[in-house]
Amino acid sequence: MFIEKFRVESPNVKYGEHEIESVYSYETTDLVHEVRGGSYQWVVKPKSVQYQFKTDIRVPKLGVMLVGWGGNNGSTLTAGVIANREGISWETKDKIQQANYFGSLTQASTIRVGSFNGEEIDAPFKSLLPMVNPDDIVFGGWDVSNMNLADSMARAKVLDIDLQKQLRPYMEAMVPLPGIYDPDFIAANQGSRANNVIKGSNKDQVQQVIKDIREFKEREKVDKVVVLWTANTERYSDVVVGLNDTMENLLAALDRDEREISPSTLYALACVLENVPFINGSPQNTFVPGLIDLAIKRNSLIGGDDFKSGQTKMKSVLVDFLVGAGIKPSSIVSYNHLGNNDGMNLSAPQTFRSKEISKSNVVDDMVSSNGILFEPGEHPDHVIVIKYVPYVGDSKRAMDEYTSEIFMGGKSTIVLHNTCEDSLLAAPIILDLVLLAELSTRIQLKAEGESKFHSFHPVATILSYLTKAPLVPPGTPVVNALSKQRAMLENILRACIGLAPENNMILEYK
Ligand code: NAI
Ligand code: DG6
Repeated sequence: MFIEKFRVESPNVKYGEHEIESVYSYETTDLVHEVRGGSYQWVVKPKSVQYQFKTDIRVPKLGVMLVGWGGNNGSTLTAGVIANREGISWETKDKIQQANYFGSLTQASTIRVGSFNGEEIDAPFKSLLPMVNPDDIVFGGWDVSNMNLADSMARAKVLDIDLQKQLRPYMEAMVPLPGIYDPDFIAANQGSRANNVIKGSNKDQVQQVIKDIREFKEREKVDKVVVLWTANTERYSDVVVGLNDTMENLLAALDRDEREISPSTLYALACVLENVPFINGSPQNTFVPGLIDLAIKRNSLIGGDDFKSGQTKMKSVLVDFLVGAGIKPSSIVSYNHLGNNDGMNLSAPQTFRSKEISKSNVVDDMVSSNGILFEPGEHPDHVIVIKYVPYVGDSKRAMDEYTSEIFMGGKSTIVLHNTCEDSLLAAPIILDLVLLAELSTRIQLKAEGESKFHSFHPVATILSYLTKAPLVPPGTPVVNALSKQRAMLENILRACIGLAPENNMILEYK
């Protein structure tokens, strides 16, 4: 049964006018490596750590500034939110279609609340804690192309034409701000698009971005801003000692106008200096060590990298299933072709390489979790191919072949083929990223023994479910398996309202 909302009644939770306070026992383990009777043994010691959470329930008016606003993702997301806000419906060859937020974890998925009279009770994911309603988001942002959002939507060729016609009046006046352009970091084939650029040194450009954020906030009367990169994939920047390895070196390199600081790192720098959350939806190494260092010192949220939208999402389910079932995936071949501007940019070897890295590392945690199937250091053959085929436009084709070793030397081959508009997969993920990033800035926590509440670590691992290559604080394990990522996010939000993690034991019926 589905319910719209619920309230928790427990000595562990207190609903105040502005805050929800909760007390939560985190059941975990300490591992000890001991010598006993001359041999080494692992000893597992269960422990319980008490946490307190405090969530500010005042939902702000949120402004979202997209870098690459006029691209396929940026225009599709903006159009989708306006269509939802205005309750627009349109005629397709099949039916009258209503605007929706399908594909968004926060807006269109549910969580299990419990069971009642032998029936499971589920509620919207967004009912866990007060979140910004996406219909209320004010969009803005930058693009190195000065095309207005209505024309960008037409150029993207993603949405039905009857819908586009209805949206045009809302989007014509939306024009991206000039962006930071450096042709050295993206494919040469993007040059003809760049007619809207911020001039000056790196430092001038960072200052302009800060000014843009302040003016947007003022003009749109928003309480908070989140910035998200959905611009072209860049090549990796070189990580060099003395250039970008520490906060001090990165800031000094900015002063010297060093060429090896990428545009995405410049936007991220501006956001961290302004204490505005910055999320990277592309695969490049925007977050060089010096930038991570700065974000940690300034306690400014950063999250990324690379939206986990289709093929990789499936991979982080399927490989988790195979390895979890005791089946050994030995060859994974993933092939894409697409014909949008992203595909054209990725046809250059340097930008493709960024995507190849991000798509290749996604099974590492699952493989290393099973020492029965894989020797230490052993990996499946994992090949990534992306081809640019203009005719198919945004409708990406993803083909995957998984060959696994099964019982007694047998082989099992699974083949998947997906055809789907890439931007319709990415847009709801962008929405979730900004909504969850905003929410996480309203949560404070304190473990027993700590004297003060603090926010989550500025490197926002809570967003991992939505990214292909989750950015984690130095020394933190990377989790790629989709079900674990979702459980982490859901269980943290449950803890904020004093609910135990979903353990799926259903002991009541055993
Ligand atoms: P797109 O090429 O249509 O849009 C990118 C936009 O960024 C363009 O309008 C371009 O003019 C602008 N741009 C480039 N450099 C800029 C800069 N320095 N400052 C401001 N604007 C700049 O690409 P699309 O399809 O919207 O994808 C955007 C990004 O999202 C790509 O990097 C892609 O790899 C990534 N991505 C997309 C996924 C999807 O499912 N659509 C999934 C994962 C990642
Ligand atoms: C070609 O691979 C284009 C890319 O931008 C992808 O569309 C994007 O990385 C999505 O990848 P995935 O693996 O999450 O579907």
